[in-house]
Amino acid sequence: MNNEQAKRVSRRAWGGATAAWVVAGSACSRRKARQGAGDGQLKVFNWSDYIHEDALAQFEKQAGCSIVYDNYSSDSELETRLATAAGSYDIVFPSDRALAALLAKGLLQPLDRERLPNFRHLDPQFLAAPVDPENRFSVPYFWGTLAVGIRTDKIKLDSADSGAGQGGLDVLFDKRNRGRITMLDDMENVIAAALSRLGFPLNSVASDHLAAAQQLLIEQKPLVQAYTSDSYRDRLISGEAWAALGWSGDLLQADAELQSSGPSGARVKAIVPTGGTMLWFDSMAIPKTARNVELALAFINHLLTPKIAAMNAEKVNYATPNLTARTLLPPLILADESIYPPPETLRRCTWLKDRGKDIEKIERVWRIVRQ
Ligand code: N2P
Repeated sequence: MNNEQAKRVSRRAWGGATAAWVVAGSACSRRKARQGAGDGQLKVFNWSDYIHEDALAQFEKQAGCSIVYDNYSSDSELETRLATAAGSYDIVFPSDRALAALLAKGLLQPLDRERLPNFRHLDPQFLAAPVDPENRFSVPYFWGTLAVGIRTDKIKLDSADSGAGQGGLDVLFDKRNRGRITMLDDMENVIAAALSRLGFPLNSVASDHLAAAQQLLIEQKPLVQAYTSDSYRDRLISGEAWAALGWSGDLLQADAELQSSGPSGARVKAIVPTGGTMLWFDSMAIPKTARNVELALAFINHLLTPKIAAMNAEKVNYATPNLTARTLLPPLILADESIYPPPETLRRCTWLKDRGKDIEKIERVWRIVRQ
């Protein structure tokens, strides 16, 4: 991995089968031997700020290959890239929602479980999601919440939590924060947050609920500095943004960075909205068009190695589904409720449902809001 790649690494539901979900010899040479050819290059396509660089470097060394690492910032970007076969990737990290879409379009390939001995470390309660009941195509990577990050030196927390069941979300719609707010560039997350702010179910597609959410988001627009899914972490760190709708780990990464090198007293607090929020999980998967399947499987297995998975989790601040890795994490991380929400918080959370054809209603609201 070169410097530019390293920079990009750092820059940038199910109502399920089990209780927890409801409440809340190198691969290179093997490939060469089998197919007579292998370019020794693994193409990884992942969300930004979502891996420990050492996990990549260690794999390159161990497998004797080079990794080409690229980032995306939305599910739709991933879907479009895979559907148009623009760039062939060996491993991708779809969210639960994207996984359903990619499977429906036949864009992923089944995984050879024999090549994944470390699969056994996964917590069974994170397996067998309805979208892929036997985990034939997907291996859980991290899970987390949709949350609000607040620079507590810029916004007083009591004004952020004005009760009425909307605690945490109010700050994103408060005129005093004009020009200091970022929202994700992600229609389902943003519309879910608006629905939650209005006290409606996060997965609602009722016309009157969506009309009210649309109105709220149009009114909010002049307050929004940017719709972004990959730069809010850095904007919070620089102080350009004071409040962001984001994913839990990114917000905690901003806080960690501020604590280690920011101005004194500058912190980011990640708040899981009291009125309810969205839970999500991302998986590792291999696209049908992958060129280096053996290497991709070896890489998935590498990321499932408890030591690597723990190191990775500690860096990105998302919750790991790897049970053995959890035993290796510092107690402070395990006790952090912004990473591992307690059951009473999880009870208020919802998995994003597949809205089928009704997704067009969500797309329409988003088009109108963003135009
Ligand atoms: C990491 C983004 C987490 C992805 N920057 C949420 N699906």
